[in-house]
Amino acid sequence: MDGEPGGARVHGGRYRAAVLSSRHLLAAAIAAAATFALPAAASAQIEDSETPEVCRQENMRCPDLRMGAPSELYLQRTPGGRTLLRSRNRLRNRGAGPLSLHSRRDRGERSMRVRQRIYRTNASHITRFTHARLDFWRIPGQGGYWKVRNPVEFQLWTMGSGRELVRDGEKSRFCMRDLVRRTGAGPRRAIFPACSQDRSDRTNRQGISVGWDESYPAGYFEQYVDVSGLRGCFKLWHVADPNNRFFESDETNNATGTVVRLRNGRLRVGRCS
Ligand SMILES: [Ca+2]
Ligand SMILES: [Ca+2]
Repeated sequence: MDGEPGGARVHGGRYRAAVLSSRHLLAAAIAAAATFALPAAASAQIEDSETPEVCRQENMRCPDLRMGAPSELYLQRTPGGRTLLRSRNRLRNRGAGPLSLHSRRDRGERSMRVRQRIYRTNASHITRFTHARLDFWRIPGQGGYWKVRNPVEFQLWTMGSGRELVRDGEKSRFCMRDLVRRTGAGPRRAIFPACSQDRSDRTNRQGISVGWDESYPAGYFEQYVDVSGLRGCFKLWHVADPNNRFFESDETNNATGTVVRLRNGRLRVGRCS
């Protein structure tokens, strides 16, 4: 299901280059070819799609984030007349090491700075600064949680050669945690449990172990793309680490999409005919 929003290969840098270009009305250029002249800001990010140096070393065990296909899709009508396309996300770590995030904030700071711990094969580790942030995010009826800013993005694209980004999803904060064990490659028990709800925390540890998934159901707070007024065929993409904040062994496999058709207030999933 891994695919290609924007006409370029979908992943870290090229994927984001496609998004950038779309937002800067260069979608036509993207549709023309996967290799094309990009504005400087976008071309600089293409290099991000390469495996980072630290993860190319044989003795390093980097995580590899991937997305399961968007699932449990349905349309919700709001009392205000909006139409929301809801879906479950599944963020997976299928790398050789955990996504291990250690965060800290100084007194007076509202958000935490995130560092990524990367393990060696001999179980020692190094620590890398990231540009990720942790925010205390309030969920109606549940209180707040410390969550990562933009580790996943939902995006709706048109189909075909002139494909364009149409809408972004609403949800922007996700808790990184071991929710479901999917393969036997990692630990049997969750290493990263539920995220802290203590706003006074100055430090935080969260992540996803090898072989485990983080997931939120389709009905969760902000778990939608607003599709009001849209009609036709689209592809809903779930993208892991869209801004490439985290070091991974493979930066080229972070997006997975599902085809949807919107017509007369109805949703068809999986095909457009
Ligand atoms: Ca990846
Ligand atoms: Ca990454």
